[in-house]
Amino acid sequence: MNTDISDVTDLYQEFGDDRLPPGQRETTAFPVLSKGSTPDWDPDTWEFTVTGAVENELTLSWDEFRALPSETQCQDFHCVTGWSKFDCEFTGVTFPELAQRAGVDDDAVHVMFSALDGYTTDLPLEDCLREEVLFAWAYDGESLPADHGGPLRVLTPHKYAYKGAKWVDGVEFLTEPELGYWEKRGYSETADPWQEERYS
Ligand SMILES: Nc1nc2c(c(=O)[nH]1)N[C@H]1C(S)=C(S)[C@@H](COP(=O)(O)O)O[C@H]1N2
Ligand SMILES: [Mo]
Repeated sequence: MNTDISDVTDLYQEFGDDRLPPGQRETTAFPVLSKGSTPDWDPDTWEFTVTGAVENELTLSWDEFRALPSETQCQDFHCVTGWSKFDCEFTGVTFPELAQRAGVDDDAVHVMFSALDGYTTDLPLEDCLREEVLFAWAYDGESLPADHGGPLRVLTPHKYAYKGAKWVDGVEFLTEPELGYWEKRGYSETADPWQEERYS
C-alpha cells in the first residue's frame, strides 16, 4: 500500500471485536443513497461556512478550502441499511484541522452539518474531533463523483454513513444538541455500528 495513505480501518478495535459490524454484509459495490436528487454546484459561488460557538466564524471559497492541509485515508464505510464497504480511499481535510482554525468555544458540545440538498445531520462534538472525520473531495484519487457527494462530503467511518453529509457546505458548533434530517425521523443520534444503534 502507498505509504502516503493513512490506514484507519483498524478503528473498529475501539468499538467492537470484528471489522464488520453486527448485522452488516460486505459489498464491493458503492451504492448511492440520497434523499433526493444530486444538487448542482458552482465552484465560483460555492461557499463553506463554519458558524456558531467558535472564536472565528469562517467562510471559505472552493479554492480556499482546497488549499487547506489535506490527507488521504483508507477507511471502511457502513450504511445503516446493512451494507459495508471496506478499504475506501478518501482525500480531504480532517475535522480537527478545520475545528482548530475556527477555535471551538468551551461551551460547544454538538455539531450540525448542512448540505446543498437541504440535508442536515448532527453529532456530539467529541464524535467529530477525530482524525477519521474527513471532509473529502476525492475518492480513489479522482474528484469525488457528484452522486457520492461531490464536490465535498463528510465521512464518519466510526458511525453509520448517514452521519456523513454529502454536498456539505456548512458546519455549525452548538451549545445544545439538535437533531438532523434522519435523526428527526427516528434514526439514532449516536449511530454506533458496533452497538447497532440504527434507530432512536
Ligand atoms: N446531503 C446528503 N448527505 C447524505 C445523504 C443525503 O441524502 N443527502 N444520505 C446519507 C445516507 S442515508 C447515506 S447511507 C450516505 C450514502 O452515501 P453514498 O451515496 O455515497 O453511498 O450518505 C449520507 N449523506
Ligand atoms: Mo443510509
